Amino acid sequence: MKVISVPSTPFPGQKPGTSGLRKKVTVFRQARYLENFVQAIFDTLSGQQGKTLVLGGDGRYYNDVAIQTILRMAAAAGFGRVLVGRDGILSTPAASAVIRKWQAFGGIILSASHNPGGEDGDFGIKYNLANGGPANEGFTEAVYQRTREIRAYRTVEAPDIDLGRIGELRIGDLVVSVIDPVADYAELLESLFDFERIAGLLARPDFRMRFDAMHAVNGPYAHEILERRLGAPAGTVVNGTPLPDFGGGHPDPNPVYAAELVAALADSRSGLSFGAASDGDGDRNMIVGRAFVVSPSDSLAVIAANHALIPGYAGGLAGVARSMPTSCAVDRVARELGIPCYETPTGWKYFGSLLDAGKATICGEESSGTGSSHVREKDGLWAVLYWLNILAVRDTPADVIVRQHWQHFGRNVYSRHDYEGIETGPADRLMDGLRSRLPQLAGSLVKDMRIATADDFAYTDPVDGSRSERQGIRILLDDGSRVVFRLSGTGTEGATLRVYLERFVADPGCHEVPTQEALAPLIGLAENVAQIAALTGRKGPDVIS
Ligand code: VG1
Ligand code: CO
Repeated sequence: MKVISVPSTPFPGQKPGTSGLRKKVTVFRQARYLENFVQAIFDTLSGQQGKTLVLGGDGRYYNDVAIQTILRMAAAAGFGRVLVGRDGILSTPAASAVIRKWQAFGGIILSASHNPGGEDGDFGIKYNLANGGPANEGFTEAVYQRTREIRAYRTVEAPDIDLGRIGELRIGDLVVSVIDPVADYAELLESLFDFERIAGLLARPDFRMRFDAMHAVNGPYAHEILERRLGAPAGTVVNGTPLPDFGGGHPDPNPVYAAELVAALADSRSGLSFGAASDGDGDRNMIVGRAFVVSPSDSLAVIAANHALIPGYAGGLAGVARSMPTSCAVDRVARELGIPCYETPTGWKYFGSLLDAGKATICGEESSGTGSSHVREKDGLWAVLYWLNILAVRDTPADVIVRQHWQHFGRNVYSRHDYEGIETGPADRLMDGLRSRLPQLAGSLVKDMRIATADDFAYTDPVDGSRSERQGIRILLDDGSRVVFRLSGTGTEGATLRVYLERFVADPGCHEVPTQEALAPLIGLAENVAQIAALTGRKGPDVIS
């Protein structure tokens, strides 16, 4: 096997964000761009000689080309074996499951998750460690530093190989095992949930479910697990054929981009009792009851509160964890269960050390991500099966389950407002302005609301002691309400401002007040302290979730 070294020069800005490096396809298609970043990953690793790498992606445009490039580079880097999903496909949670099951050295996942795909869409790449989870900040920063000084990448001369059939192939000394992308993952989920009971629910004539795969990676996973293994009627999974451009949509399961599903559940003529969806790479989920969208923060709390009903979790939870902007609903559950609740920065990479150390069993984010210690990524279908298992045992509709949860714990009314594609200059000025006013904000009175504390969230990992700063501006009112401001770290164009709003309502008589109405005073406060309209020129958010 002849390894060749191809001279290269650095590209600026190859800095991974919340979840890997994400750029436009047009950026990734530049000669040497992908190669430089992959070489920087391999240069940052040590000890990979002869070891196994897992490789797969969400099937978006450029997935197939990138996979072949990475296989040749993995051969040159000295890996002994690459486990690659058939046709180069692996959902993010399935990749995590495969890394763990086969004790691989690590994995490369090609995905820009919920971002649009296609020739003019987005592409992404990230590295996962041997625990199956996204590499920590220390690693991604080292990769970034390496991209700034790269002078060559290493590859081998070999033609593209056929990834359409399961089996073993070779590229020089490298063994390429083409694996069924669904099998290991489905087996893992089967070990956690009561499939018999869920099958019983799905067979009931009065229960009808729809799963919207949004033309993304989970189509084949949902067909296999929901329809084949659990016996849901054919047609339960819609938009189940993955497309390189996701059919032109945003594969992001929220009320705006999955509006059709939400509308179907709101229409009694559809006969549907339960709806769910997942995103581009299969790690996010949306849960919808009859005319009722479950807020992801509430979903996390309900999942934790009902763990005793689920075989894989009936033994108890070590702890729970949520990202800082996620509502405090799960904190109340943890308090009642007498278990710790950890608050981390946004992004799944921060949960890894808590899960590895056995400090947390279930984790979640307000952005439709929930998961557990079974893998080291959030997991869309896992959340859907968890809900189905709860519904099967409790024989209660999803909306009633949430309402009963509120009655018991109180309701953390919650919403996120996104201002997408704003210019980076004004976005930075808005955040810098807030940061500089933090000392004055604490203790001040804004429109009759008393700000108790205001800070920029910083986190010290309780396991490895690593520190992450500037993770979001928090404004806490004296009644426990919160407004949080952050800039997205996953976009590829301009900046996206996220404003997170939360208010606790104990009185069951007030639980049905519409969310935006209940949060109106906080929305006003956010505008008042951040001057969003004046600085960005936007009158309102693009997406409300
Ligand atoms: C967003 C979400 C965050 C999530 C991340 C990756 O990040 O807010 O909670 O972990 O996407 O999700 P940001 O920086 O844009 O707010 V996914 O489904 O893209 O892997
Ligand atoms: Co995703």
